[in-house]
Amino acid sequence: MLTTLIWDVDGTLADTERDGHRVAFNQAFQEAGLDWDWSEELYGELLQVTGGKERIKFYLERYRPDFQQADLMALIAQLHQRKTHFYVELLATGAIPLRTGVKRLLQEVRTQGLRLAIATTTTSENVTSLLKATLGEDAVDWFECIAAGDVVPRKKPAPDIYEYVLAQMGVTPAECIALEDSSNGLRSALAAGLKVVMTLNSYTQNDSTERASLVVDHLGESDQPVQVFKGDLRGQTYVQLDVLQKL
Ligand code: XBP
Ligand code: MG
Repeated sequence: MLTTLIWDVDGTLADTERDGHRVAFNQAFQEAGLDWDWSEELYGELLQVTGGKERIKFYLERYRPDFQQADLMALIAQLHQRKTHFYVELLATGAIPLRTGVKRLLQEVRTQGLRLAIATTTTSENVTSLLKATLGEDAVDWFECIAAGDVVPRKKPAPDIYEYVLAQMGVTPAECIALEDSSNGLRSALAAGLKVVMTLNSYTQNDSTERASLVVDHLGESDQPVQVFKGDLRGQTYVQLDVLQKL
């Protein structure tokens, strides 16, 4: 029996990457006097690396191999801290909405008494800021466990963050479903033994969906039907809880 929905954040709850994280990274680089500027296209490539600090390091290794810095990890940490500041500031303006159907499904899950959790690679304060900006101050309490960022040593696609949530909630993989947008997220959840529903977005539309139970373009609404890439909506036009219960 399905008891728990575990949500990814970036790309799943909201389309945060292109107009959110990417912009904030660039603001941090600019403030530090660095001429690094991540285009939308480049950022799509950098997204293969999860975690902002890890992503900056990967960028330097691949695109700025000659960049010299005595304490590189300290610089990356400092840049990332400023990036988080800019990102949170942006979220507070309400610039980034939830994806279609997210609020509706969250409400349906709450009404039916199922449990909610979050398993994300992003920084914890980004999650609480997004939830507050889009769902209100008390939305943080809707989630029994918000597992984020550096709380585990290995980020997605490793299973650590999902395993952490399962342990914190005291639930088995069989009673949970993960909602994800990317192949890194999918691999992470699968490796933890979970069933996965994927809502693809423009950055992840060509990602592998192998072994996902259901793959759609978004969760949909009664007046906004979803496109089903894989799986069965059982005659429904948008993703409702009873479809998830039968996966
Ligand atoms: C997405 C990520 C994060 C964000 C940036 O996480 O990989 O790194 O892109 O956030 P998920 P930080 O899809 O698991 O929510 O800079 O805070 O890492
Ligand atoms: Mg994601």
